[in-house]
Amino acid sequence: MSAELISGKDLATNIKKDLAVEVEELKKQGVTPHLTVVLVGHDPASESYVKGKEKACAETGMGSNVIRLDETISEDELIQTVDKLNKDDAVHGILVQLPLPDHIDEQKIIDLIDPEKDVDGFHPVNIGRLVTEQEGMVSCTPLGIMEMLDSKNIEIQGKNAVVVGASNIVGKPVAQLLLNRGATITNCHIYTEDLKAHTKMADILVVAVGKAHLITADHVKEGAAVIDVGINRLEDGSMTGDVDFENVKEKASYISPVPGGVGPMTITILLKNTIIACKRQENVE
Ligand code: BQF
Repeated sequence: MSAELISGKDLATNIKKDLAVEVEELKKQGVTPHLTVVLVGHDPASESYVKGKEKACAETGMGSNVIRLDETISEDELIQTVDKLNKDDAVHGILVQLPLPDHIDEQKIIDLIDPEKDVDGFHPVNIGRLVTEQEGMVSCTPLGIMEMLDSKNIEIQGKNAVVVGASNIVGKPVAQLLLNRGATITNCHIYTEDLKAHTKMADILVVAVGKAHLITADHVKEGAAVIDVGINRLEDGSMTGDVDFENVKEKASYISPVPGGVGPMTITILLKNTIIACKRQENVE
C-alpha cells in the first residue's frame, strides 16, 4: 500500500483563496493587512524565503514591504528599526527573517517585537500563551502542520505523536500543539539514545532535524502519518527532506513531500497570522 500524499502546496492554494476573500472584505472596511519583513544581510536562502513571503502577500491582496539592512548593521540599529515598526500603526505584522548575523543576539531582537505584531509567534509571551492555551500568535510552521493533519481528518487525541527535533521554531511548538490537542507526545532530539525505538511508536511522526533521509522505512510504524519539515539542499541545488520518501511512503498511511509539503503551508499561515493580527489591532471582524 502506498501512502496518501498530504500536499501542502495544494492546501496552501485553497487556503489562500479564502484569505484573499477575507482581505477583500477588510479592504471594504478600509483596512489592509500589512506585513513588514526585516532582512539583514544577503543569505541566499533567506532572500528566497523573503521573496516568497512578499509574493504570497501580493497574491492575497495584502500589503507588504521589506526593510533590507546591511550585514554589518549594529544590534542597536536593528533594535531601533524594530522599535519604529512596533510604533507604526500601519504595520500589523513584523517578521525579522532568521537567522541573524552572529554579532546580533537573536533572542534579544525577538523579545523586543510587540507580541501583538509577532506573526512568527516566537516572542516568549506568545510561547507562554501557547503553553497555557490562551489566544495569541502561534508560530507558522507548527500551525501549518496541524492544518495539514486536519485537512485529512487524521485523529490526534489519544494518539502517539513523536516529534524529532526540539528547536524553538518548530520542534517544541509543534509538540506543544499536539499535546494541546490530546496527543501523547515524545520529543526526540540530538541526545536521544534510541531514535528508532521512539519513532516506531508514532501514529503521527513529525521530523524537523535538517538531516537528509534520516528517517527510513525502519523508523516508521505501519500506517503512520509522516510530516517532513526538513529542507536539505543537494549538490545540484534541489531540495530534499529528512524522510526517505520513496521507501517510507510504502509503509505510512499519509506522507508530506519536500518540496511542496510543509514549506508552502508555513507561508500561508504567515498570511493568516498577519490577517489575525490586523483584525485584533484594528478592532474589526
Ligand atoms: C516548498 C526556513 C529554515 C530556516 C529559516 C516553500 C518555503 C520552503 C519550502 C519557505 C523556511 C522554510 C522559511 C517550500 C520559509 C520554509 O515548496 O517546499 C516555501 O519559504 N519557508 C523561512 O523563512 O526561514 C527559514 C527554514
